[in-house]
Amino acid sequence: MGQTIAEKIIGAHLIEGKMIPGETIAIRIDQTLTQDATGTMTYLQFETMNLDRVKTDLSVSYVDHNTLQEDWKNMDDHRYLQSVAAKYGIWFSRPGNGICHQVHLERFGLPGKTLLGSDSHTPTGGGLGMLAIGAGGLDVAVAMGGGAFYLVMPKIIGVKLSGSLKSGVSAKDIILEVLRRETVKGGVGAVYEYFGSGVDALSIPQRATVTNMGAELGATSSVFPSDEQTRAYLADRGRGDGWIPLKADEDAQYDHVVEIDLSNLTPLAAQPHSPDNISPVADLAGIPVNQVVIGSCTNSSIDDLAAVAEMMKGKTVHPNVSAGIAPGSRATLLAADKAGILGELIRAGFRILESACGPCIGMGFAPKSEGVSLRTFNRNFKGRSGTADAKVYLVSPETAAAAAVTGVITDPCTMPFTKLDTRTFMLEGIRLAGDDMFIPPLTVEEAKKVTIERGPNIKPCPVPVPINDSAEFPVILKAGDNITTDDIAPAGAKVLPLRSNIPEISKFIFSPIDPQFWKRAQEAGSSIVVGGSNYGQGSSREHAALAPMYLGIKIVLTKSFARIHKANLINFGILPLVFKNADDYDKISQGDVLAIKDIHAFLSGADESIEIFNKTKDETYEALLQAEKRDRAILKAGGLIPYTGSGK
Ligand code: MIC
Ligand code: SF4
Repeated sequence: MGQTIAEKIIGAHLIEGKMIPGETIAIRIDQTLTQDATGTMTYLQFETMNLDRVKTDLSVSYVDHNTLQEDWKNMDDHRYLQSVAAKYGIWFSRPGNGICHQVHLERFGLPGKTLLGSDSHTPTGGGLGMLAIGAGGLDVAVAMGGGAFYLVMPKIIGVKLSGSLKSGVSAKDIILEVLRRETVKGGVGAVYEYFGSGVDALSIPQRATVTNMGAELGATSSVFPSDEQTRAYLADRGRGDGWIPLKADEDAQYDHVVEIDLSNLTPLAAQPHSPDNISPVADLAGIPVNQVVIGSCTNSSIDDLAAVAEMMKGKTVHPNVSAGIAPGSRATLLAADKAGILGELIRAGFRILESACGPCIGMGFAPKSEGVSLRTFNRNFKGRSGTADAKVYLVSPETAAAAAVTGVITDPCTMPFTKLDTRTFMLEGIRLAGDDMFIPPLTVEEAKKVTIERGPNIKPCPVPVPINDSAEFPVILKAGDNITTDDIAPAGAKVLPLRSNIPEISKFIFSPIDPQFWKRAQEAGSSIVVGGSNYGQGSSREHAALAPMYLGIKIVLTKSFARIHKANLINFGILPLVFKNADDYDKISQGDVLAIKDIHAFLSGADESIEIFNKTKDETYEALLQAEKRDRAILKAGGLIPYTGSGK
């Protein structure tokens, strides 16, 4: 039987297990990436492995999230990361060099390779035909140490593209259409694989927009073929010799196929507060807009910037709109300068933001109270912008630019513009940027002399305590469906600087949905959190597991989990249980006391389900642990660090 691209890459990297969807497999990782907000914990964990050097082909540490530097904390993190990179043979991308996923695509991505990143948008690399997967920092640390990455063999969903995009419709609208059809839960346990005649004309940055936002489907990854576009892209960046052709076999089997005729697509928007709350832009036309932001790892390429600049030609940002632009990388910024794009945007009234994550993660440029913000980003969870009651719409650069001109949501197809050919400008940007803002790995001898800089913001990573065999726990929170990791461990200018300090960051756990949570957790000692379906969607931040572990949460009982968060819970020894009968969720109230017995035998695989006795309501429920042998053993040991320390 023929194979899909994902199956070919997995097959070539398989270390353990069978490639049967749903079975646990282990794969070899060629490349890793980290960013500063998850990187400090990743490297603190890597340090505990007592290795001299990373064992991957390539590992890169980026600084792009925490760049506000309101005080010494961010910079302490940067210095720690730079010195760790020097010590262990890791490339360091200095702050200002750009957003990790954009820079990795431009500088390091290669078809056929595996990439594991401590950021959920790592699948951006799939635009180049890589199998790029987001994971918790601890999994990335293990991969850097040469360990395999364990995952559930995904099912492969095909996305067949035909036709071509009309002017005013862009790659963002493709992924918004996939989200409309598949939802934020549709991709759990799946890889989306793109094929069909519509693929050929899509540039690598366009493909990367699509694979990046595949994260919002809950997918393990998304991947495009490696073809002539890929070859030309790599050749332009001096990596032509790394090109290999890669496509699915004619008779490859997909779990199901989503068919999209690009010619019929119209501009779309994800309305507040979920990336799958999709509506045609035309239906939203006329809604007053207060803010427009172009950027983030999804839509910050030179072509995105060029489209906006072309649409702004001779026009000024509407007086009611505050507009900003954050180019994806330093090379893009230089190219935008050479092409006159930057000048046009400055003239039109755009505020030029740093080449970093910035407003996407609530680091500045927050909208006004109850403000409507149109962003080319990938997440519009409530409060993520920094303004709790803001209404954030996710749109294409063209839709954002149209609103910047008119001050209201406007279908960009009503404002035709000429597309600028940016290739030569981008080549110039790449040439000018060079590798100046990268620090390459040191030699083994040089690395030995490096002392790691540990400022006061760098606190050790707490180690979990294994769960008792029997226990009683109060339910200290009952949460609903689609709880995001932004709900669990918020980001933003106030909290993000505490990413290297678990005791401090733990004070903010669940604060967006329940400011009293930390106090209750302190009082309870050990406790349970109950949630609905797709619990933990969104970011890969392991702080959403690590800090709850630190606060004594032993079990999270839900209807279902998002992939990365479930893996993070297991890594930090928290039992991710699911209701056998989803209706039992309704029977539990916050404050109920749940008693559980024989947990160790259950973790050893003795029973399929475990009984949970609600002492407050005098009822019994059954819960399942949808985890295989290795994960059960990790949980029994109290987490991946104690498990690995025990010689496994
Ligand atoms: C995000 O987009 O939410 C982040 C910030 O990039 C996260 C990582 C983090 O929380 O540091 C992600 O997507 O994994
Ligand atoms: Fe940065 Fe936003 Fe991309 Fe996350 S989604 S990596 S915060 S730009």
